[in-house]
Amino acid sequence: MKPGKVEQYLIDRIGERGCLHIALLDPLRVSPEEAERQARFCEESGSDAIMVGGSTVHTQQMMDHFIKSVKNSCSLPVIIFPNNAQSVSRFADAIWFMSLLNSVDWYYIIGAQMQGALTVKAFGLEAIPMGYVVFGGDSTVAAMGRVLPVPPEREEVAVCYGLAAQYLGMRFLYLEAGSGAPQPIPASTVEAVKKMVSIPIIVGGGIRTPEDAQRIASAGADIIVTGTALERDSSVLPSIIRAIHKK
Ligand code: 1GP
Repeated sequence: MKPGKVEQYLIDRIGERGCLHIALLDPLRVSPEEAERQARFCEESGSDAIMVGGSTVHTQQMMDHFIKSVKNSCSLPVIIFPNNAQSVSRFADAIWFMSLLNSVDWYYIIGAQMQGALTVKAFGLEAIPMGYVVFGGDSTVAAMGRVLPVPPEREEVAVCYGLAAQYLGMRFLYLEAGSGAPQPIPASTVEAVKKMVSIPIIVGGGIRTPEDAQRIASAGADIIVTGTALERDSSVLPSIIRAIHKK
């Protein structure tokens, strides 16, 4: 499968800008009207794309309505960050076709993907294969996804998952601390994965300051995702983005 338009955009942009920033908007935490405003602000602040999703999204109508609002106000690519087969919307530009690699439940590894695949095909959505690894057990995503948590400091475990994702043909690897995590995953873990794994690395969860973002980017992240920072105090966003893009 050749890279589609959005995947190629991300790859080219990583080459040009260094570490990218993607803003995560959760339809259960932000109203569609607020999302419209936030998406515009993200684009003006220099974000590279928008992700839409959340651990408790439960209807396609919710995603459709929300994504339409985001697209009304911003021209950045919108990528679905699905939590189950109900998250697939025809209005997005692409979907992370992701597997929660450290779940103990078949459903999150391949079940939801199998159930949603025909919808992705029917909508003609660009599917971007991604391996998803959740660190720590104290987060909504860990609880919802029946995760066998990776200890954040155990970089060797993260490396094993990362290499497995790469060898399975996944084209991105997402290292997730969980939305609202007290702190991001350690830079040393990102660095260890970067040394061994050659697919682009996405890091998210608990990144709320330019210092955190800069540390994770310098450790080798190709994309940084922030959600909570935007919800709590959006004025920090431009400085987070400036801290990670190439000067
Ligand atoms: C969650 O990684 C994302 O899936 C973003 O986390 O809300 O902590 O920025 P935050």
